[in-house]
Amino acid sequence: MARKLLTGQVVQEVSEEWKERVGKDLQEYKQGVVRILPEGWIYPGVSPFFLDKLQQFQFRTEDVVVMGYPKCGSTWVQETVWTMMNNPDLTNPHAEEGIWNRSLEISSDMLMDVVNYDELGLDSIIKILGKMCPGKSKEDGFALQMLEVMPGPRIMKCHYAFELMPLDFLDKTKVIYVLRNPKDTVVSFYHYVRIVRLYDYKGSFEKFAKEFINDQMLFGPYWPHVHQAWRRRSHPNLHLIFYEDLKADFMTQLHLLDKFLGTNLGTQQMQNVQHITEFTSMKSKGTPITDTASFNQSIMEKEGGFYRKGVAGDWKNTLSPELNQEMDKWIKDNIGDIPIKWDDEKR
Ligand code: PPS
Repeated sequence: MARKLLTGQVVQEVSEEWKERVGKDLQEYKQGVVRILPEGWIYPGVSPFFLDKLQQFQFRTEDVVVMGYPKCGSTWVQETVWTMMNNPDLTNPHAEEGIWNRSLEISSDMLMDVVNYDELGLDSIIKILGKMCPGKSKEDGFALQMLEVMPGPRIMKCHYAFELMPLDFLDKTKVIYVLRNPKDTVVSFYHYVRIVRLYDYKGSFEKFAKEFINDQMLFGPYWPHVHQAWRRRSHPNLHLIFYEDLKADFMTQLHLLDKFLGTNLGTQQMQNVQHITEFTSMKSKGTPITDTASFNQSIMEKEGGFYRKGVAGDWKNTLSPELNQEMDKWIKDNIGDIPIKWDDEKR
């Protein structure tokens, strides 16, 4: 039966047809999968519980939230912001800890409700929850509970779209929204849902990509997510970043971020941030969370880990000419007033 979120959106169970066609290639969630209308977000069935909790969550003025569709490069921006604010002189003893322990992802709570959770060995997160929030239960989520007690300024990541966030969220909090060519996003996303056992995707790339552009894949649909950010682009608390711009000229983007965040970094500090956040430096630290049982090691050994390639334009090595044509049309039909071409490594 349909129910409403505190934000007013309507929650429906996905159809039997969706379960048979898409759901069977994904992890089984204890509470199934839902679609949240009107946009049609497809999330695990526990998501309404966490989305309603998010409405009560107290954002603080000093918080920074990195938002974006999954696989847009948000972890790169997260590490960049964390380093700018916490380690510009390379003296912070916590810098060696995994980024997802230092800077939590709000939307990750809903993914933990998989049927085989106990096999996935997410021990480090459970230990951190126990230490930071004694007596709190993992069923009530990790990220939001830990964020509540985390000292500021908190740097968080979030893959939910704007209209699922509390109404006054952007007025209170600085937000950086990251955009990336959806062709590279879908290639990266497919790799990710195969290596991460919280998804354990079993279908082919062609099938995954078709469901993604038809708004049927988990975390979809893509365009409303991007447009909800684009519409807010003139808000003084919102800073938009393109993955392709970061790749083309990181220093220029770093200066813009410095101005937006008010970090006022010197030349050496800027260079330190650039060095720490280079693809090879971040990759050399391993996966952002350290629990090996939560990754499909055999695929990672053959095809790369979380830090897979880290380039713009890699879609050319994966998309068939037909799928490329289909995605070109899909981009043209949906891009609206966003002035980007996304037809090469640049934007
Ligand atoms: S997630 O899991 O949704 O939060 O993923 P997200 O961090 O948004 O995106 C992952 C992709 O970003 C690439 N990445 C980087 N590229 C360049 N430089 C740096 N430092 C960097 N860090 C992460 C990562 O490799 C994923 O892209 P692909 O194309 O798969 O390599």
